[in-house]
Amino acid sequence: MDVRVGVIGTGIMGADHVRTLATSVSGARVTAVADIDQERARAAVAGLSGVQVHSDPMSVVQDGEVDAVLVASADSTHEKLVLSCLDAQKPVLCEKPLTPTPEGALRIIAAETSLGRRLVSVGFMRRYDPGYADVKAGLRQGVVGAPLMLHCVHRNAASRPNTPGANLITGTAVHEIDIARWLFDEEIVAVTIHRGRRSSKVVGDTPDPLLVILETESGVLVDVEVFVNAQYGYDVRCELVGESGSVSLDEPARTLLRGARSRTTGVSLDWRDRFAEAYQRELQDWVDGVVVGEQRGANAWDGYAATVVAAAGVQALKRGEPVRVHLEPRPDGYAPSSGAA
Ligand code: ISE
Repeated sequence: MDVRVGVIGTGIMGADHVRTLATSVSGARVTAVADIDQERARAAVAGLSGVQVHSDPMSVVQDGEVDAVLVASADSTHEKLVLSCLDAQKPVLCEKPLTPTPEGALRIIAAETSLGRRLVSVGFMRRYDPGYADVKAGLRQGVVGAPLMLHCVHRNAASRPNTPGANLITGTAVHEIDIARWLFDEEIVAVTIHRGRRSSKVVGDTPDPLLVILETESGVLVDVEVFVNAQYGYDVRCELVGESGSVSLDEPARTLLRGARSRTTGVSLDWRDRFAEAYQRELQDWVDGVVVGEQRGANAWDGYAATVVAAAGVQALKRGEPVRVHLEPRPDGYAPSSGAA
């Protein structure tokens, strides 16, 4: 019996998830979708049969033909939807961020804890990227020795005009926040943000680029260049420096073109293209977990911790000084940093 999946939100990510579930994930079937934009919802499931198209997201949660829910709607809707999935005792994979505020994530953790079952997964897909998995494996095997620094680059081609600076942290750098926690199995204790000269290509007043510096419990330093109007494409880099070597993400495999006295290779268009394999592996693992009744991937605690660090980053950007991170005590049953690899 296939896992019957309901997808809430059929924007860029929701539509991509519907396509991945339908074409590249075994043991799953999309049986319902919801979006306030009905035309968009219908377009997302065009060519699929037996899919109910709802306008109310709650109808997906309550749909008897839905075993598990994927939330890919606006960030502000996540808390209510995840809480109703818990209420209905249905496994839920929520796109990042779990909630816009730490308080919302704590309410989800409280509900899940009182239920006594782990049903919430958070869509930090980079944990499933083969490159990041290799970096983690290299670290675990001691290939580079004790970790000292992580240098990261996170570039997008263009942001919407007037994207608030906070979004560069809560929506973009949040991926490196999660990756740093996951790689080192440690919490982040402080955040500093530097804003330098603004790119003249930015439309509006977005402070872009930013340099984000994270510090982990044991003192590993993580620097992240966040540049969301880099023009030329989507580019994610990461180098882990240890006491006896370094391990980096390689450029994703692409063709190499020789011509006109040059050697050129393509650059990804956006994150769906760069992390297509990670999204596929994430969804497959989630579905496999649903079949055996296990929560897989980043959990609600990971979602909470990333949101707290991002909120500290937003404060650091405002104040122009380092901000300490304060996490509530971790309830039993949440591994420090769970997930693939
Ligand atoms: C987007 O929401 C993502 O999650 C992408 O991975 C990230 O690169 C982008 O900056 C975000 O806006």
